[in-house]
Amino acid sequence: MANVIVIGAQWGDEGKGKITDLLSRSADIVVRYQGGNNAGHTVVVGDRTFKLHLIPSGILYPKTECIIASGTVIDPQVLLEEVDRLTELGVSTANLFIAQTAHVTMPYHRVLDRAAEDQRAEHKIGTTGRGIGPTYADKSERTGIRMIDLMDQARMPKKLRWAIEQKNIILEKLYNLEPLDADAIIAEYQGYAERLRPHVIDASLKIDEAIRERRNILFEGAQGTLLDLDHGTYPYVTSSNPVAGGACIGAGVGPTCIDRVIGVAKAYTTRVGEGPFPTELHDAIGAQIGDRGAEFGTTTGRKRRCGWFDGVIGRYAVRINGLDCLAVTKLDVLDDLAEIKVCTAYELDGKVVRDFPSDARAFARAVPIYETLSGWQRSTSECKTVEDLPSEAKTYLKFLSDLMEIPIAIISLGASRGQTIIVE
Ligand code: 2SA
Ligand code: MG
Repeated sequence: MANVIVIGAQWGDEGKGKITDLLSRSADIVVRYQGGNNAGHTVVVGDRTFKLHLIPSGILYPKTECIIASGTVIDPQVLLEEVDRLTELGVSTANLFIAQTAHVTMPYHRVLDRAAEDQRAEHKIGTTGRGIGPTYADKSERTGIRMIDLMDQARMPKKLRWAIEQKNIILEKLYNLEPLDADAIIAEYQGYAERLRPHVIDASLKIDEAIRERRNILFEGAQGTLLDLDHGTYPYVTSSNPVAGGACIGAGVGPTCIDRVIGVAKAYTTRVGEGPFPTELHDAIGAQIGDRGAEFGTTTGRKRRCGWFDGVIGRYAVRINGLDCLAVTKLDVLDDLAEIKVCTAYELDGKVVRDFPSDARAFARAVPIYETLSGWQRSTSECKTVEDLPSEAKTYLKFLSDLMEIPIAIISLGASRGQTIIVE
């Protein structure tokens, strides 16, 4: 399996959790490299459902080591809740490691995230309200609190007090909000620090050791390509780099260490939050896909917007991430449809455009050009091989693969581990 990056090829929620869970079986180490608890993975093992936000789903395999790397932002309260929940369910977290250089989400980040959204009013981004943007803003501003700061018992109270006092000025003066209680937050975070201490390490060093020992590493992206801070639909993006290149930066490894990049895409498209979405369906078919696909955010429970597969975005994801192959998920959600559309290009200001417009305003004007394919109107959820699939489903997948010019390596037909076809 070697060193593999798994990324979302759309706007997140492509089913990366299930694909990484599958690949984690052959991985020695799973690394989360960006984002925070804005992510949400649902993994179904037998009759138990695990909802994870920060801890890689690889934790469910007893021997797999899981690293939350430097490029992530960590809300310790949420992380420890996940640790407690896994412990309750009998899953050990002894193999969980946290980069000492990862940034820490503080209570003021959550407050500021929501206050900024309120202030943006009709221009809001539709963030998850988890404090992600403000945590990364402090990182870029070089005023962030890192895990290593929390570990320093002597200096931590002073550092936190200063940061809280600074933010209180903003909360009071800019947003007219109550100041936060510095003593209470310091005490709370001292508690978190002691519980997290055994897990905190130099993550890049550990990953390098694994590379030298030729152990298999899986780099697990959160969110998706179109939510990338640099290459997504800015400003309707998250504040990190979910693209494959983000794995090298976030984990602290060189690009030469990566052997393979796998993109995960749904057989249709969803988006949660605001921002342009050319193939969005506002009709009964969109609602049907949403119902059948249970399209609600794992983190916030928000209803996801649904639409047809967008091949322009697909090709863009192939380019930006250097994808080797694709995992197509939730094909079964399309089982009942008589016809299925695929966007092959956009019409933009009277021209046919095949490449993703990096000008956000142009993208917002793009009108999809569709190819209509026949549906299969048969259940696929029990199919075990490509041969078992209805011929229309095979045609549909071949169409996506031809459009994106990459092979489809994995097909997912439901939430459970068994509902997966590995294409030989
Ligand atoms: P943020 O909170 O600053 O990262 O939000 C900025 C934008 O990024 C989007 N975003 C996401 N989109 C899809 N899935 C995400 N994770 C959760 C999930 C979402 C949920 O797995 O379901 O539960 O609502 C995720 N995280 C961030 C967000 O919608 C904004 O558009
Ligand atoms: Mg998700």
